[in-house]
Amino acid sequence: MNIYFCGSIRGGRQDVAVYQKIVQKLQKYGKVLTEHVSHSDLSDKGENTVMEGDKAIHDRDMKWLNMSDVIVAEVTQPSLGVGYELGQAIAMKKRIFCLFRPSSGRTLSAMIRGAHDEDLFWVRDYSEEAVEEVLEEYFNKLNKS
Ligand code: 6K6
Repeated sequence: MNIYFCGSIRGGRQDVAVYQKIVQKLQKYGKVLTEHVSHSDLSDKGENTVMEGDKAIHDRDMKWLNMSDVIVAEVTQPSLGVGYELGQAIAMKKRIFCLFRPSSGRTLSAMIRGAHDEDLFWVRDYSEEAVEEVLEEYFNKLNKS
């Protein structure tokens, strides 16, 4: 199974430790195409990245999004890029699981929370301690359907 993980980069890297936990767990279920999003040496400025250019990043990520079977997005830290990826993934009729931590004190965008539909697009509130359990529950359901 190809899994596309979305998390904030230029939107801010405050949650990178949570992204790492999520990606580690996702690797038990399939190939995570966007593992780099969880790398702690990737800053919001991209100082430690190969200078590939924004067009190359966009085009490669859209190709991976197309190839993916499921998209998991950590949406607590607002990110234009993650919002864009989710919109594209909806248009591609992909299966999407969004994770939001209410303990952040933020309120999730209505355009994400309001897109929940019990079918392809799921939004789940969670706490960092429960992240593995929440992912397990999602993938168990997915494998049964
Ligand atoms: C340049 C500057 C900082 O990081 C870089 C390298 N850039 C990216 N590499 C790979 N994927 C990217 C990069 N920038 C954004 N993305 C994609 O958009 C990822 O798949 C993330 O899920 C999402 C993050 O968007 P922003 O708007 O927070 O950057």
